[in-house]
Amino acid sequence: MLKKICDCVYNYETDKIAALVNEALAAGIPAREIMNEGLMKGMEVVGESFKEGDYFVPEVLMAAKTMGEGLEIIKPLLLSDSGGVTSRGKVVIGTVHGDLHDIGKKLVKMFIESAGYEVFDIGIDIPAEQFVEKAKELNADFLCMSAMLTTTMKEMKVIVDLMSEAGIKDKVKPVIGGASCTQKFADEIGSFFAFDAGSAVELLKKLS
Ligand code: B1M
Repeated sequence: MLKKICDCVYNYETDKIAALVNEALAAGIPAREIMNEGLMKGMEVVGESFKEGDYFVPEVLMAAKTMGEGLEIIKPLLLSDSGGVTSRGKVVIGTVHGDLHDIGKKLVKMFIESAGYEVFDIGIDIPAEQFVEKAKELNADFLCMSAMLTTTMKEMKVIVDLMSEAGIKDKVKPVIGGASCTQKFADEIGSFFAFDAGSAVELLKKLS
């Protein structure tokens, strides 16, 4: 079943994804497993074909759309963690300058919002100054940065340095994540690191 979902994303069969996800749910497969082992697995294989030059941007975008439609169905089941808390804190989230990837960032946003945080998504390709300005303006508790490219990770250091210069780093905690980020890199630039959406929630709760 999960393999079928994975293949459906890979083959960008948008019209079939809803039926497959519903079938998996009816078979008792947990929503999180459908997300990790079906939908996201499919995008992983898409990434490999993209890298090999077998897939181009249109195929990748259609596969992402298929994944998104599958996610919409399981979203209510994934979002059950707020525990009735109104706001655990304010979070600014965005994708760094030069980077247009936002599917993972949206997933992280969805998870932390559902855990009871107020999340302000400032978008993609966001300059360092804008991250810092928004965090100051909102008196945020966390500044979350997403980067998927090895070439755009360096922007995260620019943002963290700018936070120090602006004197907000003691109050606003920087958190980085995205496919190319590591704990080692986070340590080097003086930031926190979360591997995926679930661990981002755990990290924020631990630091709140
Ligand atoms: Co791009 N791309 N892409 N791409 N793309 C990758 C990232 C790549 C690994 C593909 C590959 O070559 N195998 C590669 C990066 C290589 C590298 O730098 N090491 C790559 C490349 C090279 C590029 C271009 C340069 C290609 C080109 O034009 N030559 C170009 C760059 C454009 C730019 O940004 N300036 C490009 C473009 C695109 C599209 C526009 C076509 C599209 C993005 C559409 C969109 O986002 N709206 C796209 C996509 C879809 C991908 C892949 C295939 C899938 C990414 C994705 O959405 N995954 C990706 C390959 C891959 O990752 N396997 C690839 C699903 C998503 C749910 O997972 O994003 O990993 P992910 O998010 C996870 C975690 O990373 C983490 O949690 C999320 C959920 O658990 N996370 C955080 C993310 N942000 C976080 C923040 C946190 C914490 C955790 O705290 C703040």
